[in-house]
Formats: sequence, structure tokens, C-alpha cells
Amino acid sequence: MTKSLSLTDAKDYTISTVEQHILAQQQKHSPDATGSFSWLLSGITLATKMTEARVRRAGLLDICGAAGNRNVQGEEQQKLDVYADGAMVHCLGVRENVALIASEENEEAILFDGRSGPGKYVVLFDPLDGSSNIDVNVSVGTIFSILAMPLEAYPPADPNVAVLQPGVKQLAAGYVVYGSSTILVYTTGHGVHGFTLDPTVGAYVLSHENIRMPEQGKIYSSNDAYWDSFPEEYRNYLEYLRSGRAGRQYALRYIGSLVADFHRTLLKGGVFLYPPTASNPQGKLRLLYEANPVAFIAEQAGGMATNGSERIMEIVPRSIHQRTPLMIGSKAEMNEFQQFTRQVARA
Ligand code: AFP
Repeated sequence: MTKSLSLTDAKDYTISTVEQHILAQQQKHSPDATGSFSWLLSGITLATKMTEARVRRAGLLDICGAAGNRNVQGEEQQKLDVYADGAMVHCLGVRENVALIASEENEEAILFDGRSGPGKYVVLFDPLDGSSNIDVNVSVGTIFSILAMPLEAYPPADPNVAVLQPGVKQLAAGYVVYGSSTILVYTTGHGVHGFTLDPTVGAYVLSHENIRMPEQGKIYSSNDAYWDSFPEEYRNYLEYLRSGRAGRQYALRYIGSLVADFHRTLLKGGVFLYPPTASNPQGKLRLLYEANPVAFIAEQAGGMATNGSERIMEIVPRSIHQRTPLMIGSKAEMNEFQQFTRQVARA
């Protein structure tokens, strides 16, 4: 005898995971797709789940604090930086379609060799953004950007050169915030979608479909301690937001993890600024694996991102760990910001 499910029963089993969502997007927008791209993304989701498991037990395991070495940027590596990087390298390394990776924690790009054929994809990532916050239970995250491997000359004579592609070439980008819950946000150029990790089933479940950044917000986000060394036009713009002249009362929120500050900006609108400063005249954030992926997501959600004079995604990178100033947010705030910088350009 066959038993049919009632509608209520069926609802109980309805779940849309990130893997299902990616496959459905592929079928809709690239009907000839082989599933190879979905396989790559599942490597990233697995690595982030491994990292999230460690982050959640951070006070219990011996994984807080510094690892005792410095990364290529001269920054102190945290033990969790090292773990999160290893998880990504491992999960991507076992996927035949990944040709090259580059991360904040490794000086050079890594070419996966010993393959039967050339891999199709390049993956750039910051394995644990905001890691200096981990010991004080503040949100951290993982950011990634996916590009096509230029196959003309495979294997490339210099793997570093193959990763130097502007952000407009990104095939996909995303991030995970290990916050009060764990959320993964991604785009493949067809909108921005968010998935919350359901720890009871171990899956990222669709929770925020087709995210749109509000056209205008009420929050600005920048490290006020550097005020004196911000260029004058940035100070003028921030004064404008603070003074109420923008027509609304702004609040300041600054977490110090780009991934968390950006996630709030994506959902609530407003603007995040990391301008040039005296100690970081080229900005602090990394173009390839921090600014580009969040810029792609911001634009897909209706927002904008600039380095002060150029659209972030059009900057042609010269080195894999290149830094950039980053101003990113809602259309209204970004247009106003550009009026302040244009005044300087005209003077
Ligand atoms: P850490 O990974 O060393 O914590 O740096 C985080 C970060 O790169 C980025 O996530 C923040 O937006 C930015 O630095 C904060 O920098 P300041 O401490 O200079 O404000």
C-alpha cells in the first residue's frame, strides 16, 4: 500500500540549501553547465563549515591567540587564521577543477599540479577576516572571489599573473559571517542570496533570497580614530553626515571586521569607508580578496563601491596583495560621497 504525503507533511521537509540553489541558478542561467562550478562552491561551503565549527568552540579548544608568525602583510597570524586557510586549501585542493588559489595568508599564488588537465577556476580568499577580533567574541568571516583560469598558457609561467584580473571578471563572490548565527551570502551575477547555517542539519538554508541594499541608510561606518589623517574631502563628507545636513540623523557603527561591517551595510544601507590614512596611504583592505568580492555583491544588490576615484571592480590589479581604499554602500550615500571627491578633482 502506498502512503501519500499531506501538504503539511511536505512543508515540514521543504528545505532549500545553498547547493540546491546554486544548481538551480546554473540550470536557469547556463543550461549547458556541467555542474563543475557547483562542485567548486561546495568545496568552499565545506571549508567554511569546518572553520565555523572551530570558531564556535574557540574558548574551549587551544585555538585562541597568535600562532607565533606573521603573514605576508606583516600582520600577526592567529591560530584560527592558519586553520581556516588550511581548510580552504584542502577543500579546494581536492577539486580537480580548481587551477589556482591565492589567499591573504600565503605570499604567492598556489598552482595545483599533478592534475589530469588544467583546472578551470581561480579562487581568491581571505580565510578569516577580522581575526584579531576572535579572542573577544566579535564576528569574523571568510570572503572569496572566483575567476576563470586563463587557459591560453597552461600551466602559467607565473601563477601570480593569472590571478591579476579586475573585479569585473569575477564569476562569483561571497562571504560567510560567523556571527550570532552563521550566514553565507553569494552572487554569481544574478542577484544576491543569503543562507543561514542550520546547525541541527549542518546545511546552509535559504533565508534571504534576492537581497537588495536599501537605496539610503542611517548608518556610516569608519574608524574614527584615524580622523586626523583622512584626506580633507573624506572629513568634509563625514562632517556632512554627522551634522544632519544630509537630511537625516546618522549613527556610527564600526565593528572592525570588514565582513561584518559590510553585511550590516548590505542589509541596512548606509556607507562603509576605509579611506587612505597616514599609516596606510593606499588604504588597508586588499583589492583581490576583500574589496572586489564585496563590491560585486554590493553592485548586484543595487549599491556602489569606489576607491575614491575609480569603480572598485574596474581597477586593474598589479600585485596579489594590493591594498585599496574602499568606500561602499547605498546609492544615495555613494552619490553624495562622489560629489565631495569631484569637488576636489575639479579644484
Ligand atoms: P584583522 O584581520 O587583522 O583583524 O583586520 C581586519 C581588517 O582587515 C578588516 O576586516 C577591517 O575592516 C579592518 O582590518 C579594520 O582595520 P582597523 O583596525 O585599522 O580599523
